[in-house]
Amino acid sequence: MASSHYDLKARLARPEPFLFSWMSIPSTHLAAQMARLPLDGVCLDMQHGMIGFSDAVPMIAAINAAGRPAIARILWNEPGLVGQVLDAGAAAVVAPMVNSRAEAEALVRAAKYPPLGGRSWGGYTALQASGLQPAEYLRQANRLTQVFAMIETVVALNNVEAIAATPGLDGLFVGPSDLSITLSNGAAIARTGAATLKAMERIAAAAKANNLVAGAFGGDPERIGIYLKLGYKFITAGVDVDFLQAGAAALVKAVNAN
Ligand code: 3PY
Ligand code: MG
Repeated sequence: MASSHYDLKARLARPEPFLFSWMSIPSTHLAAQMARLPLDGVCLDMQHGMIGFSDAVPMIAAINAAGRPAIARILWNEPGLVGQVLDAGAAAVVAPMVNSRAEAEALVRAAKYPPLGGRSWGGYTALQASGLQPAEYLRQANRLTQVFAMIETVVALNNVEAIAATPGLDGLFVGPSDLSITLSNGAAIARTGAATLKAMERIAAAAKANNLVAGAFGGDPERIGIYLKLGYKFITAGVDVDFLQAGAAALVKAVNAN
């Protein structure tokens, strides 16, 4: 059977921005709704969201069924967690707090089959979702599963050129909250502060020099615009709870204006 799997790598090779929603609420029903918003994909936040692995499995299936790529921001850069979400059918894994070349290499080892890495075989759900026979899935999996290292500390920033040069890595993903917190030694969350944007320029340059996708957590139109101008392409559009909050606030404002 031909592959029905969404080809995120090919989509990210195109010049248009890739804007995706970010889910913190564990709900398959909501995942199906989010996958039908006019956005390019859905990310499950398994670090700070309330989504565990058994919540994520049917959510990933619902997103795939809607023809959108499922992205998983995992709890930590731990090899078992990387393999689990890819085996469940996620098209991309985003690993938090990758601070060194060695940590980036460990991430790639967990996510990619040989010769790029050492991913363990057993992606039954991913295999079924791909519509491929096992031998063909093995041949294609390394391009069907995109791997992003989060750059979100001063340590990671200082190592970003070495991290970006890790063979098999597909992209860098900036966490501007944590990055600005560490840049200011805990003084502020400054997602568009001067120091943060300067750091983000360096991170985008490292991504570009290694042909990696530059990604960042955006979350509102102003930040998205600023990050796009810095060369970022794979950007969080907004979070489920923020969409609800903004929708309700806009409604109350409109009613009160009458
Ligand atoms: C950050 O901004 O630190 C993130 O991890 C995005 O959620
Ligand atoms: Mg973070």
